[in-house]
Amino acid sequence: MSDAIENLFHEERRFDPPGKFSAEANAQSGIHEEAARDPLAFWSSEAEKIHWRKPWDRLLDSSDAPVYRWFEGGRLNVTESCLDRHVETHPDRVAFHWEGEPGDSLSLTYSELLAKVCQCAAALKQLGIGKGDTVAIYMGMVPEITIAMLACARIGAAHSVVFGGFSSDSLRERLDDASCKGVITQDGAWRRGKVVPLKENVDLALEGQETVTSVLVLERCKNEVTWSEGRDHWWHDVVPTQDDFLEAEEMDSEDLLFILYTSGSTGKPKGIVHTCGGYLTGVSSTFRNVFDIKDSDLYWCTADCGWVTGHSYIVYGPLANGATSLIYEGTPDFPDQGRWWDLVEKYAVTIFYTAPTAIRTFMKWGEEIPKSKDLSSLRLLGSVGEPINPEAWMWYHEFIGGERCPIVDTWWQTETGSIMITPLPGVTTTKPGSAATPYPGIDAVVVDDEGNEVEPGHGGLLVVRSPWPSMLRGIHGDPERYKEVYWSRFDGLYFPGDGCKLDEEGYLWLLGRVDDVMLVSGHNISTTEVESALVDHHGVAESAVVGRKDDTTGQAIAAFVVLKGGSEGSEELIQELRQHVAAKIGPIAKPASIVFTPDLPKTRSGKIMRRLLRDISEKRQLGDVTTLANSDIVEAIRDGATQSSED
Ligand code: 7RM
Repeated sequence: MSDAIENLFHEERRFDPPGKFSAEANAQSGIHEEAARDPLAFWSSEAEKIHWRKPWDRLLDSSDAPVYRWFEGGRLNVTESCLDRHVETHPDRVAFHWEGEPGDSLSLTYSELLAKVCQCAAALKQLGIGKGDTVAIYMGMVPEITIAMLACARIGAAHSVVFGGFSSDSLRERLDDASCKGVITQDGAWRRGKVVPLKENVDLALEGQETVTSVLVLERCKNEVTWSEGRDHWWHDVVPTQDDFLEAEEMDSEDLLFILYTSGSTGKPKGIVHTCGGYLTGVSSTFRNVFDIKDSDLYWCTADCGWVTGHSYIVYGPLANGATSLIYEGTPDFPDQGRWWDLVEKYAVTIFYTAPTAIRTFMKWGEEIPKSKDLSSLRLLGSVGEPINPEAWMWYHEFIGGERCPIVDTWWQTETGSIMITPLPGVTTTKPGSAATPYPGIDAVVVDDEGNEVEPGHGGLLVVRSPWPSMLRGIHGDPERYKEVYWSRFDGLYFPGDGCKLDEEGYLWLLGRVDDVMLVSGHNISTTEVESALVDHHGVAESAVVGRKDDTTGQAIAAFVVLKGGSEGSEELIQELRQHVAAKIGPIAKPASIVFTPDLPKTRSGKIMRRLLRDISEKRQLGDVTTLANSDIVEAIRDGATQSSED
């Protein structure tokens, strides 16, 4: 049976970049072609835009493939590119405007940020942490999370940021796996006006834990904490007292910069390893070209530093380019559903980067909310994390972008380190729902089961044929798993695990994880396409579909649907939605069952957990759901699913 995905999806709309945008854009037409003629020359010239203490001797070493080494012999400290060089040229430019959930705020210039990073770095050294050690960072979105990450980088310690929404068990697993020596945390973090007890979770995670010797604790919520003398240190006691300059540790290009865990759908989390020179080259290049950053811009990425998007496009990419960014601590609905748009208005945000799940949530809340705010400062919008369905793309374009902002739908992974497939604003004509083409210097194609390139108009598997600077260097402590997961499907090709369609014009349409693809009566159908068709219906806000076992068709399509404005579903609506899908993509894609639900189970970074919905649909015992952002929804969906299959 062929794994190639049926070609069901058609999208005719297209948007040319506005002429003025193109004329002034950082990336000019011809950039793809030029990079394709000599990718290594392209990466070499991109690498020259970061600061090296000593240039590399060798651009790329493939002798140990699939572990590739970039800029071998090069020496640098990434914080000098992100901080020191900007302090020399524009010390008073703001690096971050930060707004707390309760409404407090703070701005840090590049020179202030460098000073704070140096002080935190010196404090870490005083606590016995240095080059080669790993430090876990378990915090909310306070300015100090970026300071902590950069402080580690300053002294050559690797950071392992663990999302502040994770449990003490998840933290413990990650502390053990990377043999962390220190933890940086807070007393508590604000979330919808409530305190998340981070320090308490750290205490639990450290019971009987053997490698951590120091814990640095920022006071944020002033909630009560217990204290372990000798191990625990208040940030305000040991950081501000330090010198405001500390010489950066000189690192090799291939020295470890950070480990970041991705949970994946099965098994133990994978500690994805990134190194200094290649990673910074990738994020700095893509940030400049994809987000078209200018001195006059105010950039806001709504991600959390606990995810790779926060690492690459809140911290390292923007700072390497001397950008001014906004960081917001809280949730979009606190104190009300207009908070994000209030922030855009207040800070006159020009470039805005968020996830499809957020866009669909705002669609559900209604366009009246953004319509009542002044969003005219915006000039460029971005999307990341999941396929963005054309309906959400159009809503984003119309109600957030005021029909004037290019949208960059950026496909990439924790493993790829930086953006891989994306339009370049000012260069690329966009089509709603397509991430367009590979970034310059990236050799990504769609192949069939045998690894042969598919013809235009066909679906298959996305692969990357050549190494790129910001690629992962491995899975921490498990070189075999690295080869097995990413390199065993096709010899010599990096396999990200995503399905993809190549259209007649060479545009790529990401179709979701290959594990999620459904097989209905011998047809491979992508979840993304059916979900897209459902959301295209005027009453539908969000949907998730999965294949559940079926005696006749192999798998049957089970759909879960969230309606707009909290409406209730009906039998008529179920029939209407099935017809709608049939009309949009064909009768084969008609869901066998549709369950209405107030919400969908999502990971904390907003990706739909289809595996869980499959378990529900096939009436399996559910495993641990505590890593879900909204675990309470599971019961509600299960009740609905049971009812509908009994009907
Ligand atoms: C950045 C990030 C990676 C997975 C990836 C895809 C999915 C991400 C898009 C997308 C379609 C996009 N890192 N994905 N971006 N799918 N279009 N623009 O999300 O490691 O957490 O996830 O996310 O399946 O493999 S991640």
